[in-house]
Amino acid sequence: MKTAPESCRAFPRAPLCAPWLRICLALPLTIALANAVGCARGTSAGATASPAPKSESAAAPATPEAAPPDSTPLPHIDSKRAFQYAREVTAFGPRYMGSENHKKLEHYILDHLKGDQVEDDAFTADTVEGKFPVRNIIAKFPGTRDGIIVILGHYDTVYPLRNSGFVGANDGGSSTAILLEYANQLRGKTRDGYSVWLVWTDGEEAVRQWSDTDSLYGTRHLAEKWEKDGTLKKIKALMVMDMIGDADLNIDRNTKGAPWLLDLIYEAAVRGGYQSHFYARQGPDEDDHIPFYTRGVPTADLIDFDYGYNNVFWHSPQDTIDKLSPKSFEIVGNTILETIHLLDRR
Ligand code: 1BN
Ligand code: ZN
Repeated sequence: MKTAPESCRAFPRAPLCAPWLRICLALPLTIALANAVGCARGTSAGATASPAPKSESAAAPATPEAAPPDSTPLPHIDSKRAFQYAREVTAFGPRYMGSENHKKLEHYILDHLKGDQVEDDAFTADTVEGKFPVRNIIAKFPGTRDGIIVILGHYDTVYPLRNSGFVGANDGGSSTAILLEYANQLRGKTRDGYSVWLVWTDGEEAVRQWSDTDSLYGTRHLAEKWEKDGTLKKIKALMVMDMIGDADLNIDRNTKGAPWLLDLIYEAAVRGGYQSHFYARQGPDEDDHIPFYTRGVPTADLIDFDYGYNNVFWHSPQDTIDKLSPKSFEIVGNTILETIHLLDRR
């Protein structure tokens, strides 16, 4: 079969890719030009600096031509609504484990999930600061394919900063908000793909000093539970949202993540024209994905750990809503919805 040059095959399904443009696409400016003329959907093979998926069982098709035409429009979240959620969540004030505001936020989340299939993973955490009720909230959106895609993010704020004025607009607020918007996008639609489970995790933050035993209370419990009941084996991909609202958005690439999943997220970002916001730096290893990563689940942690100059807004009273932007919710939100689409088609 006659094949186009690699750089042209990067956009096999683009409606505006006329023959002359295919020649142009062989130039190094491939991505920028394609995005400018609306050639956004299509595989990004050869278009990313990241290596292609290698040794995974669910490998990409042998050639891009093997995939059936993909005419689905690129997904779009309502980024203004997501931002508004972040504003409302932040307005509760500090939401550390055991606080009244934490309970109010639980009810706020549950109110937004009325009519959805919701499950609780509730338990008591025994910590160096005493016992705390912990509650992971899980919303399930069933699909036709066997397997689960999990998206999670924490809603608690930092206990040791409870009297400092810390309200966690980005750290806790943005993750809560984007998950609520994902629920809006998934609700009431037949999922022709994997089931998607959204998890608002609790007790991500340390109560005194971050360590293996003082952190990730909710996800350590959930990973253990899902290991015992067999859920872990069904998870095709698990993606963590953390600090994704920074107006100056730079999503880090994890060292402790599945390379093929990180690459797929990058491919989704390229399709939306958002790639300049991804993977300029490597991110921190500590986050809610770790209890799943260590158990062999393919994970990715979407975190921007460069929040203000030298990350100065992180865990500081400066972490307020004015540092966030709806555009960042759009970038991450659309990229992850597109990643789900790519996962469904693998
Ligand atoms: C992210 C936001 N994290 C806590 N709040 C996880 C983390 C902990 C990241 C320690 C880096 C260091
Ligand atoms: Zn934090």
